[in-house]
Amino acid sequence: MKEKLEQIREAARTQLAEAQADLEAIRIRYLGKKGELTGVLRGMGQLSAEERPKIGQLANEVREYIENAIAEKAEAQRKDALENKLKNERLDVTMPGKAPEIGKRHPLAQIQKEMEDIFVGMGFGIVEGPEVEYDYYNFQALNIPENHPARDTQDTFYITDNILLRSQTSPVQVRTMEKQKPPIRIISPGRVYRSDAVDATHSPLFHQLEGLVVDKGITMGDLKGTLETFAKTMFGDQTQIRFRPHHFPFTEPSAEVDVSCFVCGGKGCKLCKGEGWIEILGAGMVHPNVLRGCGIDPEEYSGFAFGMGIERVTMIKYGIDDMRYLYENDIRFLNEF
Ligand code: 2NL
Repeated sequence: MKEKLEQIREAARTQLAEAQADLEAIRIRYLGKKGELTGVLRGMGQLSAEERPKIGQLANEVREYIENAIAEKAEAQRKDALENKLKNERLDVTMPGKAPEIGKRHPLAQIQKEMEDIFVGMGFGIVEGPEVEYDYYNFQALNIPENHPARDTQDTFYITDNILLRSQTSPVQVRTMEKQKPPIRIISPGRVYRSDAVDATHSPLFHQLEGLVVDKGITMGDLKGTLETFAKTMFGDQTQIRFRPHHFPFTEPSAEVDVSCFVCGGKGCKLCKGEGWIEILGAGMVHPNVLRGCGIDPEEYSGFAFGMGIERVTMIKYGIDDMRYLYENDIRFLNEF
């Protein structure tokens, strides 16, 4: 029996030496009601009166040993677990942090802001207006009566016979002229619509910035000076501008305006397609019919107006050869600006 008890102690010791020892299983195996030690104690009746206290003492020692060993092991396992946890969950506060991704303006919005800043610097105010307009403000007030051929090139989306999506931001200027007496010096940036199929240079929705100045004695010279200042600020100090005769129903005379190519300086390159000049806008002196229609006497006042596409200026400035990039919102493209 003595040997049996020694064996039990030794077996328990070996089992408890294992790091992952299952303590509850070990306790049941040795100390449980049907455990090995309990079995030995039950057999003690067969022992002689002389042996019984000795074996009894040894059995108690073995039980105490196993109980203590289990308790110690439990404590060791708890410490191990905690140490592991601390090691695995360690936070190195000196590690560089993850920089938060900060958004920025869309390239179109950047250029629109740049354009606005240039004109605000020349004393222009910014005016916005509805994108859903009356036919009157989009066409008739701009000297484009029904059946005028300009309605074809500016074909837009109709909501009813006389309500449509504006094809230019001029309606904002017309509304301003109706409400406000000259002097008027405004720009109107915003979304405009045309019934165009999507390709590298067309989109049914694009952005325009128009300008209007009306006062006594405004001339073509004022228009040229204003646009030259704009072009030099936008594209660089060496930039020249060139007026080519054109026709718009709402201005007379009218011109298309080119800037000298800021890449080659006029020699001819890929950007200007060998021309040395790049068309950026249309402009002219406000047609007397338009002034009159807004209640401004063309005998007393004159004015100039211009309009340019924000997409076009953005594409020229950044060398973007396909307008669709500007609408796809591919983050790899947007991060270039
Ligand atoms: C273009 C360039 C232009 C205007 C817009 C305008 C506005 C009023 C009166 C007269 Cl209220 N003109 N805007 C003038 C010239 C050109 O836009 O290519 N448009 C089709």
